[in-house]
Amino acid sequence: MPGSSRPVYFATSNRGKIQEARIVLSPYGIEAVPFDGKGVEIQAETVSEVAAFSARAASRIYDRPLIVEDAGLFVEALGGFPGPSSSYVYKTLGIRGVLALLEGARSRRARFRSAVAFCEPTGEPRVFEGEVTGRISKSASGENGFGFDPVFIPSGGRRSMGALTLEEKCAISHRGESMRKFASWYTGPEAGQRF
Ligand code: ITT
Repeated sequence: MPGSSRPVYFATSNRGKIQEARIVLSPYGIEAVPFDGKGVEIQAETVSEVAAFSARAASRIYDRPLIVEDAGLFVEALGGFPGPSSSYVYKTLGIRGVLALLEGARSRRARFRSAVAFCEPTGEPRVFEGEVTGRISKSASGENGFGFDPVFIPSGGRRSMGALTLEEKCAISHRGESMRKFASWYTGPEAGQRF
């Protein structure tokens, strides 16, 4: 409904995440407001721990309720690498480096995981998780999305996530799932009593 959207600050430096959050959240009447204040990111084994820690810290530092999303690519043959370090590995090894690590690997199975953490300045974080399984292709394809999308082929499909439209990606992606879970809670009776 025009004029009745409920804003939520989204602390991230990643424009791709903002675009996808908008696609997923707008049907729920939620407007994702970009906010460059994610700040501290800890080293941890799960994206949920990373997102919860960042959301708790940022909500207190900036004195506002907000969401943080942490995501990562977990490659089976690499023991779950790069996992929560995906952002760093993308910037250093890049797609070519990850493809090189998989040369000769028997399995190319992989999954993306996402955790959206919501926190208020005086509260504790609530975390919503999402996952998509698939495989790593042998070469990159597609111009859409970001990060490892050009080499990730979701289960049951043939096209890489980079070859899907953002709407198609969000319908099946880890972020689509975690954001929809957050949106249901945020617009539901439990959260509604507080906002
Ligand atoms: P913020 O921390 O500022 O939100 P970021 O890009 O650093 O932005 P993450 O720490 O969550 O975000 O890192 C996730 C990395 O994992 C990201 O840089 C990509 O390389 C990869 N990744 C996560 N989700 C992805 C997706 O939907 N498609 C492709 N790659 C993705």
